[in-house]
Amino acid sequence: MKKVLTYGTFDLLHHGHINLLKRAKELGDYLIVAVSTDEFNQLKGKGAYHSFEERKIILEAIRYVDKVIPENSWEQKRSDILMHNIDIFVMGSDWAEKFDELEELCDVLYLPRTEGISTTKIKEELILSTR
Ligand code: C2G
Repeated sequence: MKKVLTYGTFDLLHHGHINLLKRAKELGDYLIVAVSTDEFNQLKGKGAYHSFEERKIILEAIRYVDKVIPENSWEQKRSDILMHNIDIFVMGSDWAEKFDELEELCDVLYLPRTEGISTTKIKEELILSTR
């Protein structure tokens, strides 16, 4: 069984996230998503609208996702890959080259981002629409 792992906040879920998760699942048989906790989001300087628990429930409902685990730190990726016997680590292309050191442990792939959509864009356009 080929196991795939990816990380993210996945706030205000949109088709860019779904495209990423769909393609990630197509790379193997089992997809684990490590979703950033609220505390880790603060470290990332990212405020999420939905709490960790809410984002976890939403991700678990996606047909491409087999398991959701918490992302508490930048450093946990190596141990996650070893603990879950990961074959492929995948991220969107905005992270290109950032995690190449993990190639010692598994395949590392960066998939093209879906253009024209982001959680930030959604927030900005919602604010403008209420003015
Ligand atoms: N993504 C995408 N296309 C978009 C928006 C996002 O392919 N239009 C991808 C990102 O590249 C990422 C995933 O969807 O691989 C989740 O995006 P975010 O929730 O923004 O995650 P991020 O803040 O990049 O957190 O340790 C890694 C971090 O936790 C990644």
